Amino acid sequence: MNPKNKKNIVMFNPMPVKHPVAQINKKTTSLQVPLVNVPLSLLALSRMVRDRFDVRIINAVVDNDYREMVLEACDNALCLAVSSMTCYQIRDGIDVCGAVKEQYPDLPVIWGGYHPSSEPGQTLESPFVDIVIRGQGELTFREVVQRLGEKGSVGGIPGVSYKDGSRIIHNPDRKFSDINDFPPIPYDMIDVERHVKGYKSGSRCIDYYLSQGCASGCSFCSEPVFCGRRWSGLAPEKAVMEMEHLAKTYNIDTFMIRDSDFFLNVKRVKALCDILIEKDLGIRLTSVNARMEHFSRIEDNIISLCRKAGICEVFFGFESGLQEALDIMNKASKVSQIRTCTEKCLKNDIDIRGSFMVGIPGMDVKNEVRSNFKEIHALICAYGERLEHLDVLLSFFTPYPNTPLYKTAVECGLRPLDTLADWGDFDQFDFKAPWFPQEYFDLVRDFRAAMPWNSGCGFDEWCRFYDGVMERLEKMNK
Ligand code: B12
Ligand code: SF4
Repeated sequence: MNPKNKKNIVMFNPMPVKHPVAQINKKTTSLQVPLVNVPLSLLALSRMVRDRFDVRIINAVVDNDYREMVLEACDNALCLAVSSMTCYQIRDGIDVCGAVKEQYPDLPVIWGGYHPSSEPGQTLESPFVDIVIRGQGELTFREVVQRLGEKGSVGGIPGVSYKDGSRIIHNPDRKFSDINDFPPIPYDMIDVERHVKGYKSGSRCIDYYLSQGCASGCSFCSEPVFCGRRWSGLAPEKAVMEMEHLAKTYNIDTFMIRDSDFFLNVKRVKALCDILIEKDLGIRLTSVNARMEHFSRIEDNIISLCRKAGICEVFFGFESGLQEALDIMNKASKVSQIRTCTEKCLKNDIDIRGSFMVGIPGMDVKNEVRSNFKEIHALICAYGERLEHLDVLLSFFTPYPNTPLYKTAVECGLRPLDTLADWGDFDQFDFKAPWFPQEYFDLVRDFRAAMPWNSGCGFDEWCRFYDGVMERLEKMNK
């Protein structure tokens, strides 16, 4: 027991990507996502329990010897709490929890986050997981650790799934809470300096979020499964106060915004911008997520206000240049809105990060690939010589658990992923769907590697490549 007689809680954020470059690269490029991430999920939970427990946060992306650190921290701890998306985090989480269970067989291991929330039963079938907390974690986690501290059962706590002998019990869901009811994210619980990254013109950028959830229902996305299309946003005054505190305390010039739908409430966005402009903090907000269907309808005076307030980059999930694919994805968007959003951003000097994906089940592959290439090329032409203001991510469709498109993917020939370990070993970077022919797969990878952000080429060189790749595409079999 530690000197203050508080029990320890150990929290672990496993490595999201296997790629070794992730551990050393602090710069953001379109191929390497910014991996020096603030463990926001764990901090959000820690704020609810730090008054009663000693919390130790171990983040694989900054703690090189994280496995040993977790094992050491678990000695005499109350529980180990692990966060996981559907990606390599599962594999890494399983490996570390396996080692923990070998050394401390009776230590309760709790998993939460997008993957366990989407597949609680399957997650609990793993011998290394005892409790799953589904959805928003703050209140549920606080209740669970309190019960564990009293050596009680987690039976009846809303939002919890758990093992009772060989049975898996799912308690009822918990209501989605207003995030204004929680204390601020406690950045003081981590070494912030190790989580600061360079991003575009900002040299001191950290992750931050000011809303949780999403009201949309895209059929490939985990968000609707996770939050049931609910959304909650921090009051503008609170958000600005927090960002001001962080900017001043840690000398931060850029906030990478991790919301799923920042613009959902335009009135709130306007109020936020008004306060930011009035305070003149000299900070930038980047990677600010917007739905293209919505953004294309936002009035220009609001967008220009956003720019004045420091919003200098918007992240759009454009997803596809093929209308049929957008419809199957339930994006509620039109392909033409990609261009409307681009024009609005160009006019207001706002950079774009845009993501596209190919390989949606049920599409005519040639048509899908062609439409995506064309739209990406149109974006590149719109920026021309100013390509440092644009960043395009092109990926292959990846099925996520319990989403409608996962079911379609299985109907189209995907081998079902039946265990937690199956998902951990599933390739999120370059998933090659059985319905996506190899020659198209290779072509898309060539296209992606040649994009200016990945190859370093200039606009003219890109245009020559584009003409060649389109010729290659047209010669390919249907
Ligand atoms: C930051 C981020 C990342 C970071 C890493 C984050 C990390 N944990 O290490 C990076 C950039 C590395 C990343 C990578 C990926 N990401 Co990401 N990412 C996000 C993002 C934008 C914010 C996450 C966040 O911090 N939110 C704030 C915190 C407070 O919320 P939270 O994480 O949901 O945590 C709450 C609950 O989930 C729960 N909880 C979470 N963990 C735990 C643990 C325990 C023990 C408990 C009790 C509760 C609990 O309680 C928390 C408080 O309420 C989300 C979208 C979003 N808005 O959430 C996508 C999101 C999580 N990512 C997603 C995906 C798919 C990925 C990738 C797998 C693929 C991709 N397209 O990029 C890759 C991983 C592989 C790769 N290619 O690198 C999906 C998840 C889908 C899924 N089924 O897992 C999301 C939801 C985006 C989306 N809508 O598709 N991501
Ligand atoms: S893709 Fe984006 S808009 Fe659609 S449900 Fe997911 S987070 Fe929401």
